[in-house]
Amino acid sequence: LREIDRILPRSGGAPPDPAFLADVQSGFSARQKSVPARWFYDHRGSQLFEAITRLPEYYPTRTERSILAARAGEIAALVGPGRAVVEFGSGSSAKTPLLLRAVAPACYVPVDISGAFLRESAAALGRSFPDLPIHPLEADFLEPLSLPDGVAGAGALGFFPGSTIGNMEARDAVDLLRNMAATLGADARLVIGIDRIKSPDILVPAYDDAQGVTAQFNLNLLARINRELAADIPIADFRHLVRWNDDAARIEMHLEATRDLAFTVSGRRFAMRAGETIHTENSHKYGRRDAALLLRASGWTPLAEWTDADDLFAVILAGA
Ligand code: AVJ
Repeated sequence: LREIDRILPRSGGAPPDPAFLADVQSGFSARQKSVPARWFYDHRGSQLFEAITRLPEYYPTRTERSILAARAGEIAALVGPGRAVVEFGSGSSAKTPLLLRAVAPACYVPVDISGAFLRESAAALGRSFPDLPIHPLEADFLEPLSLPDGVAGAGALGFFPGSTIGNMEARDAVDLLRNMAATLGADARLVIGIDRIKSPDILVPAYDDAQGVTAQFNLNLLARINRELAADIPIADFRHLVRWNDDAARIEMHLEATRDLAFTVSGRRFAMRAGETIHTENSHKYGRRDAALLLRASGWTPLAEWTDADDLFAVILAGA
């Protein structure tokens, strides 16, 4: 072995994703270590997230789905037929059929950074909707998008379910919502799912489940870093930590070092004290007025809002 091959072993021979490496090395260099939540979703991470959505404690997915199932007809009546539907971060497209069946769209554009996942779910959806033109777009929806050729941008209907917006700080959420309005064109509509502020007695278990699936999801990030970025993080010396940050109205996930430790990532050395954490995710929650203010600040007008009986989760229709 050449010296460089001993220092930088690469599993599978694939070179590290430079954006991933840059995010991890700069995130680990800050006083409060952090990694952006988007890096959770390798193949295993996507599988674990799907398992999370089925947990008894994780109310958002099933609550949003039941709201959409009950209200799709109302949404369709307000939105009208013939728009292109653009789904941001489509993932497995699990909630999409509820919307597509009701709104009679001109075409469907699922947007996701995971190309493999995107093609799989677009193909599955095509089998359920054989007459619907589907144009998958492999892209990071955080960046301004140009819609594929043949998709009329004007007046498109954006679909952003799952409270994915909650991952973002307010200023980034505003940037994203503004970009979406630009992508969707004049007279656009947006159906967005936003998780509500509620008791930490409900919020914390949703991110710290009894079966430990969310802990595995969080810890899988370290396994991904080790595998893809030539790192040697001692995963067994970290534990899953969840806290409700009331001032910021958000759930935080961290990985806490349970002893003093050190490791390298592509040749760079990092040390952590016992009790020190890597901040891996924020999940911001919004009251009714907070959500309306966020949309208005981003150039959208809230047109209608639907929740479940316990006000756990909101689906909002907005117009640009
Ligand atoms: C996909 C960002 C909406 O914040 O609830 C679930 C991700 N993380 N459990 C959320 C997540 C841990 C999820 N979002």
